[in-house]
Amino acid sequence: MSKLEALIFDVDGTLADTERDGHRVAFNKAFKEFDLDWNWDEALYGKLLAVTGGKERMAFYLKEFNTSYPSDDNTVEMIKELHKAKTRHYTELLATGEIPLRPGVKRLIDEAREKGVRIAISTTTTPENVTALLEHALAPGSSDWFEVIAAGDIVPAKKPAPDIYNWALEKLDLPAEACLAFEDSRNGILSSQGANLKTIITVNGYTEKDNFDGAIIVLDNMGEPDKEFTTINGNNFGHSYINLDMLEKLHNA
Ligand code: XBP
Ligand code: MG
Repeated sequence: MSKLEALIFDVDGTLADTERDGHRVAFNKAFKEFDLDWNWDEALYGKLLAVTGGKERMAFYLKEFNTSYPSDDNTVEMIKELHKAKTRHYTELLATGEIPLRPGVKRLIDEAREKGVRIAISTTTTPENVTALLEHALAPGSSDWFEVIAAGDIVPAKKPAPDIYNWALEKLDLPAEACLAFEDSRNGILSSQGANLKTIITVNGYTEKDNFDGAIIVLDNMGEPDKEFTTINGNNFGHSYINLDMLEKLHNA
């Protein structure tokens, strides 16, 4: 039984509910900026979330949903420019403080730091987005709290591939058995499990119906002492909000 050494957090949907009112809004602002009549409403965006990575998601949209758009050799370049604009809109939106952390996230991160449990990030999103979320929603300078921020294009294959988690484990120089992963989606748990990580799921509006087979526990959120979580599946060991004691029990179960 190895000691719990590190917590590895997904970002979008896990640390904060960023997709519907964050990324989606930023994509639509970028489309408008480029005078494109593309508009991703909440329902369509839910379908587009099947593909991780903003650039990949736009390519998926053209291939599967907007087939009338005249894609050509310049489309790849246009998607890159669109994504830069989207990232600018997204980070500006985060700077307004409109996207808060989900329940229990700051409390758990603070406890881990107090007790010397290492923390890291493993996400498909762009690194600037991670920094902006942490600086504006967690605390100024909090990007430095995370020993590893594995994000975006640093690996060839995005989630559901395990690459981003394996990259984080390599940088942490830890075996998967010494860590726990926190995710929110099917693509996310396929990635973390692909890296042999025990995974805790907190669902959100877009992912609550996903298949989370293999998760060690599925919750509606991480909970707070005065606002307990709902256990959707798994053993919470009598806890009503996630803390390190509960995580140690899950880790050794
Ligand atoms: C979620 C994603 C990201 C965001 C958009 O990442 O799939 O692609 O939706 O961000 P995770 P970018 O759940 O792994 O945090 O446009 O920067 O890709
Ligand atoms: Mg996620």
